Amino acid sequence: MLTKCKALVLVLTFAVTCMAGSPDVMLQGFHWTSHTANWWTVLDDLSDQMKADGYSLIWLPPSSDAASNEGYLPRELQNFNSQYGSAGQLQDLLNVLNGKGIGPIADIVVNHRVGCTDFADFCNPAWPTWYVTADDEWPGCPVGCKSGNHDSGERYDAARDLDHHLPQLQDDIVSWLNQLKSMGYKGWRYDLVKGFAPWAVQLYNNRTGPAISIGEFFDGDAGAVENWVNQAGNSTAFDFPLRFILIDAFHNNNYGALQSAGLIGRQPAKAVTFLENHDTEEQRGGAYVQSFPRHHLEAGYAYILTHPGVPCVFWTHAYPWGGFPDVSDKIRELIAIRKSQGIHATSSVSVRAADGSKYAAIVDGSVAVKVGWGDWSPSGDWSLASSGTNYAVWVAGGGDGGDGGDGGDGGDATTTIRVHYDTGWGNSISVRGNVAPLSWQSGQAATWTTGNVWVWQTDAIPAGQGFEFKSLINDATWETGGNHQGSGGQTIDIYPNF
Ligand SMILES: [Ca+2]
Ligand SMILES: [Ca+2]
Repeated sequence: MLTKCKALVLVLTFAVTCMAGSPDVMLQGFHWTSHTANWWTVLDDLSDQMKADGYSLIWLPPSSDAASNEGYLPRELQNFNSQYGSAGQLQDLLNVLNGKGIGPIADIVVNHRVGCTDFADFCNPAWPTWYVTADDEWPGCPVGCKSGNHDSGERYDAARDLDHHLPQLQDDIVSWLNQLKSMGYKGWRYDLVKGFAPWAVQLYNNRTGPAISIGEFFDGDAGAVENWVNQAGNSTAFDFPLRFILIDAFHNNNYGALQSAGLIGRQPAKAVTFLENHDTEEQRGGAYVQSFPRHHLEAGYAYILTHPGVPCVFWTHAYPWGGFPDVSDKIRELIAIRKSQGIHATSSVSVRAADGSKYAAIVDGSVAVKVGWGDWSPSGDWSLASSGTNYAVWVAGGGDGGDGGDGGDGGDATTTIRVHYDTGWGNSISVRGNVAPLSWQSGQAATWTTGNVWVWQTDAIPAGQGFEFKSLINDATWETGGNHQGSGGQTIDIYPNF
């Protein structure tokens, strides 16, 4: 695929410097119940690890006083004591993050606000009631209490919608944003941008110059998200469409849909990709949408961390918490590959396969990625750099067969296959595959462990050696679907169907 940048070079006769896209990798620095911890201190303690892991941006939860624990019903905007910690702890954290080169992004909730003791008695800063839109649901509002203007976007019933048409309100929001900047925030994540007009985001960005702006336009329609990005003009948006396409592709073997998918398939420079956030994660129990399937997280991250856009890793995936699956080592491997190969927000993608079993692409000529259970590998001089459940990633050059990306050198390594399946009492799981000691003719017995996880291990597969395998019940009933792919020295979790 010819990138726009390359096309320009071909057309123009004078020298053109192609601007690389953002090299940033972003961390969502919280989950839904982070407020139950002393969160600013938790982040402070992990900041060295975040830097080592390669994050250059971190999105923090709303840091002003609010009527809800999570911060999304803002009350006293200029009071920075919140459920996440004190104003002093927040300032310490912002200083530490900036000192380590990790840019803090503030969660900007300006569609709505609540009063200090009632519906609209706004304090700190004190705002008049006529900042509230004419069509807000505020009950018992006396005549003339609200603005004469209707909402510039959708109405939100849990708080008072603000009238962004008013120059006075615009000035007050800009003052608050500049206060956040003076504290050390570097960028804005705008909450609920369907709730007010995109020209307001454009205006606030023009007047405050954030290093990055991201809109939460919660919609699976790539055309609708692109339309918002075009109207705002100076903001990126979360790539919700890509998230939904990835889930569909993995669930329904619809890997063809991963070609030019989502906002990154249209305007990669304006897309922030992600798999999960505080609204979609498992502990929300499907409050808005289904959570990303656990057993597809590795492949999902393999896709977004090798593809254009600015990838945003969800907290619980980067730093395991609460018994949710630990994919943190794979994420570290994939970020390291992205950085070592210089993949950025506008890297060019050359799709090499997209069918019912796999999607494969070469990015910037230096990283090859395959997701799905079908076979594929790049031809030529490539080294396997990372692999796991239904994915593999190679880097160009050094074609020695790869080392599995985990420092293996072909020497001793323990390969572990973990089969997650409840066979029922009296039955067992075995594994067959194409590399000794596995074979396709007879199975190796796996051992039952707590949680109905059947484990098989060997030290006999050289580190980095690729292989395929499947699981069976009672060494007789094969799991459905294609072969799994593994690499010597890995721990591989599978969730078979029979
Ligand atoms: Ca409202
Ligand atoms: Ca609104």
